[in-house]
Amino acid sequence: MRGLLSRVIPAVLVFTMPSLVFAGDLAANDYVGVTFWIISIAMVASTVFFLVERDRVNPKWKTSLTVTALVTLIAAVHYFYMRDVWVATGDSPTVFRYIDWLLTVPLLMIEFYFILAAVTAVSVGIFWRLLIGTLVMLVGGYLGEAGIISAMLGFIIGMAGWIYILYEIFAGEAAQKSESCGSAGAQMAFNACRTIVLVGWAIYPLGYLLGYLMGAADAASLNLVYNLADFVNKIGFGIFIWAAAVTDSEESA
Ligand SMILES: *C/C=C(C)/C=C/C=C(C)/C=C/C1=C(C)CCCC1(C)C
Repeated sequence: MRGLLSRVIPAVLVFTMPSLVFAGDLAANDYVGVTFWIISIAMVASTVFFLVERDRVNPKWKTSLTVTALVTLIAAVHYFYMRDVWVATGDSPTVFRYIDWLLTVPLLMIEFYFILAAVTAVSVGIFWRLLIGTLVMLVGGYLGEAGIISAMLGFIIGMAGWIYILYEIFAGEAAQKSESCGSAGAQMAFNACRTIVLVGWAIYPLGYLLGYLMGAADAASLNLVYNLADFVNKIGFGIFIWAAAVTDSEESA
């Protein structure tokens, strides 16, 4: 039954999702529109991949892969909508982008908690601190991008939230738990994911800085940067977790 479900659900996703929204008229020279398209499809494909691969790993890793699949599923749906906004208007789909981030970034953060919880005893404090850091980062960024507060103030608040997250995973309780957990697989996933949060996530504030604070990037460049960043930070992030889950499951088999 469960094996069947894990095949039926992805199949339903693949066939229904593209029809969720009306595909606008994509111009051949609209490169940003093309990246919106490619990434929507990549998100659907990754969702199927993570759900099917879930069958292969040790039970303690299944939740991590489920969450990874949810991240790419939520992003896939938003990408279909964002692509249509972009193709139809040429404007940044800021609201859809932030709704997507508001849902997916906390899920990505929860992964750190699940990775550790799979192999050792962890306090829920880690979960709450990462969640709060995420909310501060995103709310600050949104208020700045939407022009509700100054772009500079939004940037400062957003940076403060991100730095707080980095502290937790590089030096705080989460980092200490990872060092002492005694599982090579979990440490591999933890270290890969926190490198993504440091390096991959840096692309977003950079885009914001160039676009809103220096006026050096137009809407097209900003969206291109955000799109490529999402590809690395959602799909790449998931691939690292998947690799750690498979390696660890084979070692303990
Ligand atoms: C899947 C989507 C992800 C991983 C989105 C991540 C977004 C960020 C790390 C955004 C960070 C920002 C700052 C650190 C300061 C300026 C405002 C933001 C929101 C662009």
